[in-house]
Amino acid sequence: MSTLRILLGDQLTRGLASLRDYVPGDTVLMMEVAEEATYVKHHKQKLVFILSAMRHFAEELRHHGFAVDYVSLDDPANTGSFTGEVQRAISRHRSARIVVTEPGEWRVMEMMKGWGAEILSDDRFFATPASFAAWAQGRKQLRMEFFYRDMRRLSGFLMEGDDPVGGQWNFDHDNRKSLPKDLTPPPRRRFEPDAITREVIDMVAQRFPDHFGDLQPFGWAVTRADALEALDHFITACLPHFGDYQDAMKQGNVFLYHSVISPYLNIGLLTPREICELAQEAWSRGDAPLNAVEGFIRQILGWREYVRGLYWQRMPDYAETNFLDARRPLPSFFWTGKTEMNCLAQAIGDTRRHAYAHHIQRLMVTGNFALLAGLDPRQVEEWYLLVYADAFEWVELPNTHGMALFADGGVMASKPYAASGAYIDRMSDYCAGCRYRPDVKLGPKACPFNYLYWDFLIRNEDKLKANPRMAMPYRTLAKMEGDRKVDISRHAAAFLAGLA
Ligand code: FAD
Ligand code: DLZ
Ligand code: SF4
Repeated sequence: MSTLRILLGDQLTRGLASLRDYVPGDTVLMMEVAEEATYVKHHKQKLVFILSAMRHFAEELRHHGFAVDYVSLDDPANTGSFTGEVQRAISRHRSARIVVTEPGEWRVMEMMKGWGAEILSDDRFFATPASFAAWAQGRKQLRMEFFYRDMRRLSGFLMEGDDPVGGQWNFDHDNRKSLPKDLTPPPRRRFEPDAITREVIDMVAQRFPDHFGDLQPFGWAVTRADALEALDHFITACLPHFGDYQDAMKQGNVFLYHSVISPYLNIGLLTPREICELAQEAWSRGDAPLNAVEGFIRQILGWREYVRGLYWQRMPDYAETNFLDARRPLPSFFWTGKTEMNCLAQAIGDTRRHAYAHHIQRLMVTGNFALLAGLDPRQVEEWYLLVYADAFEWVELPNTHGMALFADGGVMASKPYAASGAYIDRMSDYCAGCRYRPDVKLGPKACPFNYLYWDFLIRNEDKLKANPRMAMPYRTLAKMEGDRKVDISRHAAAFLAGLA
């Protein structure tokens, strides 16, 4: 009985559940479809990255003896959708059985239910949606930190018997340093496009010219071998400083000491377990300190698994909430980067050039602005889903909707990640090149984050004041004279009215 094994663009892993018991006579179906390329207008580099990685993976499978039926985007018979291509493949192959691994997005899971396929669990993750649901059952609050501790116990990473190594679960208090002027992070390994990638670059340039972002220079790895090389470079050259400068931002250097592996991890070229193992080994050899390795492993074993669990537990209703009733349209500078606020211009410029920005740029610059300005969660979420090479809804949505925008009312974050210009000034060198000043609170020179921050608290007082973690800023607000509050609101209203 032959089997049709369907493989999606973020399932490029040799050990994937649906490839595991492949036998000669079976067929692996891979399909490039217009619907996936256009349901949001993905960054051009993201399109090249995924489509080129798919083509390379198909080659690798063939090389290892798999029969691959690969439908390319420019195949004239291509119907343009997953469901259309699955139907066509069923009539081509007349397989008795169809197998697929569960997808990363609720939208695709809904389609998949109509394919008549066996849907296998995606065991590349440490936790399953069911094990997360069991953990969440009966808990009033779903705090990542407690989930993470359970994941440490279950996986055994950085454990000494029942205790965390170093006597602490979390070393974040060591991890909030700004970057010293005399420290230069090592340059990143880039990968020259080969013939397959160059062909995809031409196709994307021709078919998707109006999509966001710069197409060239393209330097992402598109094979597992190159992704492993990028990971090795991170572990040896960057991991030792990862913890210290995780929250730092620097004009002209988007990568700093970050791993820049999320695109590889999210499409399956690397697996979370092997990455955590390599990081733990670096610590065991004494090549990287515990605050760096624990901080790094927490991102993957903790945050990444936690957001996936939350996504599958709460969808589809999760995406519908708008706790702060934010309705302002996304300003056009999110697309062009043209704004006098230098931190935003830099973060958006980095995003256009690289299809990447690091976590603090996403959370505390663009995310913080979207939160304080009351931007519509749906429009902000669409932006995050299309601009980053690593963006898939299961990981993008909780981070944007829950962490950055507090649109879920505190399911994910215990308080909004709202900050004034002082935070950005402390963690970056952006303010020195800005027309505004972070130490000025009101007036034409004032950093807009300063009055937007207080205006946000004033506007949302009825929703946020009772939150014990917001007690301090609301005490400060209560001490402000009435006139000052009016001035703040006036400045904020004028600024927001000027957004186009
Ligand atoms: P590093 O800083 O080196 O961290 C190592 C790894 O940990 C990452 O590769 C990633 O796999 C994981 N990780 C770190 N933080 C998170 C997190 N909060 N959630 C899940 N995994 C995490 N990450 C995505 O992979 N895809 C997204 O679409 C995405 N959208 C985001 C949107 C917003 C508004 C915010 C605030 C964060 C978002 N993140 C997303 C999380 C995080 O910013 C990225 O994973 C990280 O910046 C990727 O860069 P890196 O590989 O250099 O990460
Ligand atoms: C993101 C993406 C794009 C742009 N194109 C394809 C494609 O042509 N074929 C494919 O199988 N997958 C693609 N993907 C990734 C899918 O969108 C992803 O697999 C689903 O969103 C499920 O996570
Ligand atoms: Fe951003 Fe304000 Fe600093 Fe300008 S002054 S870079 S707007 S934080």
